[in-house]
Amino acid sequence: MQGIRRAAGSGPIRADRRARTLRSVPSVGWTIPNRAWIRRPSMTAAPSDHLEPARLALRSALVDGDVQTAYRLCLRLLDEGTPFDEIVDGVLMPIQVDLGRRWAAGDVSIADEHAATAVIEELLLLLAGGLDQAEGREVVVVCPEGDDHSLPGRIVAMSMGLAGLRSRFLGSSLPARDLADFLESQRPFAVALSCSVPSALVGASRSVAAAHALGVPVLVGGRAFGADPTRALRIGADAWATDAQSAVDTIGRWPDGGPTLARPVLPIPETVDLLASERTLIVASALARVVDAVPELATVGDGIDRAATELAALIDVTAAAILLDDPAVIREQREWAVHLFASHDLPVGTITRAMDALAEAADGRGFPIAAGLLRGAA
Ligand code: B12
Repeated sequence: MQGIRRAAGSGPIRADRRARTLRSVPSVGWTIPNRAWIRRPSMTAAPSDHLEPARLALRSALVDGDVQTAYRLCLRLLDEGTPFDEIVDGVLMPIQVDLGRRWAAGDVSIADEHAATAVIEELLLLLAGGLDQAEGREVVVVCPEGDDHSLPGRIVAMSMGLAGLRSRFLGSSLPARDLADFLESQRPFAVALSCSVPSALVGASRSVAAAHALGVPVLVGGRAFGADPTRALRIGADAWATDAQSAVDTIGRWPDGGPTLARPVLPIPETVDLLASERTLIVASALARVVDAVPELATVGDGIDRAATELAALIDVTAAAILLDDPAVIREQREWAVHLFASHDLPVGTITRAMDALAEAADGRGFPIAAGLLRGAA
C-alpha cells in the first residue's frame, strides 16, 4: 500500500493513499468561522496568503474540538498539493502560536488553549495514520523532564517520518532515568530531544548524559536552545538542528556505528543538583516573602498560584544559567513573567519581589551563586 510520503527530492507529498481516504469521507469547504475572537485579526504576524482561508476554517474547527472536520480540511490541502511541512508551518503553527499569545494576553482561557492543542495533536495522529512505516534509522523523539510542550516534538517526529526515518515520539517531560530504561531496551540509532523552555535545559542535559551512558547519540532542537548551537554544545549534545529536515540530514551523515559521542563542555555542577533537590523549600520560603510584600496577590484570582509557578520556573532557569554559564536565560524568563502578569492584571511588581525573595531564600540555604545571578537579572 502506498503511503503519504515525500517523493524523492523535495517534491510534494504523493497522494495515493490520501485519495482513497478522501473517497471515504465527505469533502468540506473552507467554512466561515463563527467565534468572535477568531474573526478578530490574528495576533500572529502570519502573512495573509493563499493559506489564509484554510487557517480560518481550521482554527474554527480546532476551537470547536471538531477533529474530523479539521482532518478533512488537511486532507483537502494535501490533495490540492500542499506539502505536509507547509501545512504545519503555514497553517497549524500560526494557529497554535496565535492561541498561545491570546492565552498569554488573557483573551482565551487556558482550557480553550489546551482543548485546541489536544485537537491539533489528535489531528496529527490521524494524519500520521496515513504514513507507511519508513525503513530508515530509528530515532526516538522526546521532550526532557520539565518541558510540557509536546506539540513541537510530535511535529518533528512526524516530519522525520515523512523524510524517511523510523521515528517514535515518547511525549513530553520524560525524566532522564525513564528515557534510559527505554533506550536500554529499544536501542534506537539516535535520540532527538525537543526543548521549548529554558527551565527544562537542566533536564535536557540529564537526558543527553543518560543517552550517552548507553552509547546513544543525541541531536537537539527547539526554542530553548536559541538561535545558534552554543547551548546545545554546552549541554553535551552531539548535534543541534533548527528543523526536522536538517536533523534528518545530520543523522543521515552519521556512520552506521554512530558518531563519536560529544563530551559535555561543562559537566553538570554539583550546585545545580543541590539546587534541584532544595527547589521546593526555596520556592516555599520565597513565596511566603512575596505574599507578605505584595498582599494584593491574595485578592486577585489565581494570583498566588501564578506567583508560585513563576517562582518555580525562575529557580529552574537559574539552575540552567549556572549550567550554561549564561545569565540571559534568567532575563528571558523575567521578561516573560512580567508580560504574563501585566496581561492578566496581576501586580507586575511581584516579579521583581519574587526575584529578590528567591535570592534571599537561595542565600539562606547556601546558594550564593544562584542568589547573585538572580539579583543581577532582577
Ligand atoms: C502552545 C504553547 C504552550 C502549551 C503547550 C501545549 C503542548 N502540548 O505542546 C502550554 C499551555 C502547555 C504551554 C505552557 C508553557 N509555556 Co508555552 N508556548 C506555547 C506556544 C504558544 C506554541 C508552542 C508550539 O507548539 N509552537 C509550534 C511549534 C511547531 O513551533 P516550535 O516550538 O518553534 O518548534 C519548531 C522548531 O523550534 C523546531 N523544533 C522543535 N523541537 C525540535 C526538536 C528537534 C530535534 C529539531 C531538529 C527541531 C525542533 O521544529 C518545530 C517545527 O518547525 C509557544 C510560543 C511560540 N511562539 O511558539 C509558547 C512558549 C514556548 N511557552 C512559553 C512559556 C514561558 C510557557 C510556560 C512557562 C508558561 C507558564 N508560565 O505556565 C509554560 C511552561 C510549561 C512547561 N513546564 O513546559 C514561552 C517560552 C519562552 C521562555 N523563554 O521561556 C513561549 C515561547 C511563549 C513566549 N512567547 O514567551 N505553552
